[in-house]
This record gives sequence, structure tokens and C-alpha cells, in this order.
Amino acid sequence: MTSSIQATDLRKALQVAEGRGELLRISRPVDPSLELPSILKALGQLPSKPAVLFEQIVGYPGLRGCGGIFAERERVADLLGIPQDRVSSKQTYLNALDNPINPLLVATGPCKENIVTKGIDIKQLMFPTRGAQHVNHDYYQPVVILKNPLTGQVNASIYRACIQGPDTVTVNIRWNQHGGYLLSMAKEMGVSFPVALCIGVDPAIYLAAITKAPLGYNELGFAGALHGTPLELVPCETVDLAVPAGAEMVIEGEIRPPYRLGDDGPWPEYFGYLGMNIHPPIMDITAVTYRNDPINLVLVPKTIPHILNMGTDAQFYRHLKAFAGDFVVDTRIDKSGLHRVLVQVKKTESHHEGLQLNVAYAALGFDAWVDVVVLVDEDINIYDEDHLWWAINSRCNPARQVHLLPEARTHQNCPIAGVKEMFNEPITKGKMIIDATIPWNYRILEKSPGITYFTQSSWPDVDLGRFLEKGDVEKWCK
Ligand SMILES: Cc1cc2nc3c(=O)[nH]c(=O)nc-3n(C[C@H](O)[C@H](O)[C@H](O)COP(=O)(O)O)c2cc1C
Ligand SMILES: [Mn+2]
Repeated sequence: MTSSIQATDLRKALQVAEGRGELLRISRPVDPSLELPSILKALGQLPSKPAVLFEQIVGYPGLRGCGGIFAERERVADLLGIPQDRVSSKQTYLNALDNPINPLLVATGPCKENIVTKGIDIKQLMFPTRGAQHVNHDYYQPVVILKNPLTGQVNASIYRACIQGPDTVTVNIRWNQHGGYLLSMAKEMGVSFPVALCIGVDPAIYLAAITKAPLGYNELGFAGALHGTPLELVPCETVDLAVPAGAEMVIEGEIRPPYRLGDDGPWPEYFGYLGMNIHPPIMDITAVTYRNDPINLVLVPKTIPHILNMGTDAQFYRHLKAFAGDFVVDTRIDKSGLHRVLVQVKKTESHHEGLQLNVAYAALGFDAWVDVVVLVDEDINIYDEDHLWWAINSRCNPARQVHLLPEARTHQNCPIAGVKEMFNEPITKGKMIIDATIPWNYRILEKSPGITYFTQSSWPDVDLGRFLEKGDVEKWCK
């Protein structure tokens, strides 16, 4: 079932989910600190995961929360108007990334229904969440809009915000993200760095914001291209930035000289561990604008999944295709909690032997977080964990086909490497290639004509209806 509504803001996205019969409305009061993420966690365990709208938030009359919007692949495809099929959805994504549509600046929009510039107490205006047990700060998960202080080039990404005071939050802008580069430019120039935190926006903006594009690329143009029309932006009230007109809430502010640092952490990081205590820059809030009865979209890693990494998936596919063409059949990244990538290759001639390892090296070069590469043949389903392990156990001789590589930079969220950051050591760990492809000489070695040592057992198809009683067919063959 495909929706005819274009999900160009969060409310339309919820309508699309409702139209698909996939919006769960919870009308009983829910405490946003720990109860709300716990409900997301429980919903995340269900075989088919709904989007959820929390209609009553304890302590916040009129405000609502939502989650789980991006938990199901089919729903996301519908929200973004992209194909269900994995390979063609990658292509659609890449076409949009390569052909961005610049946003359109309009005078005003729903996010200006309420404007607060005085006596701001952010925690009164929007409920935050703690996200998990043992967390002692309050957080938002906004789309963060920034500008290059020299060129004016816009950047959009998700960096979490942690409440520090009534009108201050930290923004977890790490030095190695685009926000970090731009902030260090502002620091060098000694100027204030304007920031807009957008809570509850169009699904395409969330997808674009977590997409790793080249520095200088405006992710908002990519979001527009996914819709096929420019995004509508409105100017901020107090800083020189423009934000999505349909945002549920926008928190405007500045990171100002002398660029104070605050306290954030632990937070339930995407790797599945409570993160470190860190000290991101403090943003002074200068204005808050919001729609009537604003809705907060809550994203807590490891509660209900989101498949927003489909963009990185597509970029990884292109990365390996560019290197090895048709030898690479399909790829899959599994960043969340595993830092693993899966690569399906097809050996069709003797010269292909060994090329799978070059592909694996290229995979390791995609990004520093790639720690494990698993190589499989074209008949292995990389989306089926059992099938993958069957290939690893039956086609990979670990003494020869597992390759351990020296330590190199990885992601700070991997605890066995990230903890080193606390001791001022490099965030490094070893890398591993698991080559579960059948070696070429084994692949072609025949026991008898047409039968190799790796020919799988097979049976002809049978129509059980010819052998079973009608009642048994109904009972067993549904
Ligand atoms: C829910 C969520 C929260 C995130 N929080 C952060 C964060 O706090 N800090 C960070 O550096 N990246 C965070 N990310 C990842 C970035 O959004 C992602 O790496 C993005 O590509 C960065 O954009 P940039 O390349 O423009 O810097 C988060 C992603 C998601 C989905
Ligand atoms: Mn960027």
C-alpha cells in the first residue's frame, strides 16, 4: 500500500503511518524521562514495529511525543517515496544525492505560530528525555542547522543537545564531524557561531541530516530532491539561519566566545553501551519558535530501530561498485552495534580469486568505523543472519580466510577503543576480514560432471495438496 500524501512535515508523516494502519496512539499519560523510551524499547521488540504517538506527556499539557516512525523499511519507503526493493532504493537515494534541489526561502510558516524571545526556560517549552537508566541529564535529538562562517554554506545533521540551564544546552558537535570543522573556523575567527536546533521535522530531512555528504554539501538540498520539490525554509528570528517552515519547534542560539564547554553523558549510544562523560560546547538560546501543540520526535538508540542508515548503505554500495564493478553484487552496512559490513561478490573466472580481499580493503577505507568485513558469494543472503553464519562456518577456513589487520582508527562509541580517549590514547582497534567465499579452485572442482564439493543438496518442488488431506493443508500450509 502506498500513500498519496507527501510527508513534507512530521504531522504528514504521522498521517501516512496512520493511513497504513501503523500508527499506535497512546492516550494514557506517559512520563517522558524514562517511561517513554522504555515503551519505545518494548515496541522495538515486536515483530512488526508501529509508529507511536504519545498523546499525553506527564507535566506537559498540550505537548505530544512520537517515535518509531522509521522502524519499518516499507513505511520509510512510503514516507520518502522511494522503491521497496533494496538495490533500486539505493539507486533512487544516490540519484537524489547527486541532484540536490536547493531550498526555497519563504516569509513565514507553521513553526512561527509561537515565538518566545524573553524569559526562555527550554525545559518548560519542550519535554526532554533521559533515554535510559543511569542517565542523569536531559536530552533532545534535533536536526542541527549550521553555516560555514566564511562562505555561508549550510550544513544539516543530527547532534544531540543536553540541557545545561534554562537557556543553555550543549550541542554534541564533535571535532571530526562537519559541525566540528565549522565551529573551529568560527573559533579561529573569534566570532559567534549561530545554531538552530529543529525538533520534529520532515522524514526526508532526518534522512538527509544523518547522511555523510562531502563537507560543503547542503543536506537540505538532498532532502528536497527526495521529494522532488524544494524544501520551504523560513528565516530565524535572532540568528542568520533558515529552518524548515513546518518544524514542530526551533531552538535558536549561538555558541559564543570564549566557547564554554558543558557536561553531557552518559547517554545510551548507538553501539548499545552507555557513553562517556563528555564536554561539548555550550549554546546560548536566543529564541524558541514552535507550532501549536508541538510534537517532539524522540530518537533513542537501541530502543526502537530506525533505518535512517539506508543512505550510508547506498553510499557504501557505490564506493565498492566504483572499485570492482559487477564483481560486487550487493553490500550491506551494519553500523548499529556491530561496526560490520557485508559484501556479496561473484567470482566468475580464475582471475577473480583474491579480488575479494582488495574489495575488503576498499570496504575498510570507506570510513573509520568499519571494523569487520564479511565477504560472501552471490548465493548467500546478506540480509539473513543464519544464512550468513552457515556460509562462514561451511566456506571459511579461519586459519586461512580470516585476516587480522593492525590497529587503526575506529569510532569512539566502540567501548574497547573509545575508552582510550579518556586516557588521551588514540581511538584504535584491530580490524578483521572474514572471507567466506569459496576459493576459486574449490568452486570449480567437480566430483562428478556438474557436481562440485560445494553443490548444495536439493529437491524437486512438490505440491503438498496432492498428498495431504484438505484440513491438513489448511492447518499447515498457510
Ligand atoms: C539519533 C541520532 C543522534 C546522533 N547524534 C550525534 C551526536 O550527538 N554527535 C555526532 O557527532 N553525531 C551524531 N549522529 C550522527 C550524525 O548525525 C551523522 O554522522 C551525520 O552524518 C553528521 O553530519 P555531518 O557529516 O554534516 O557532520 C547522530 C545520529 C542519529 C541518527
Ligand atoms: Mn554535512
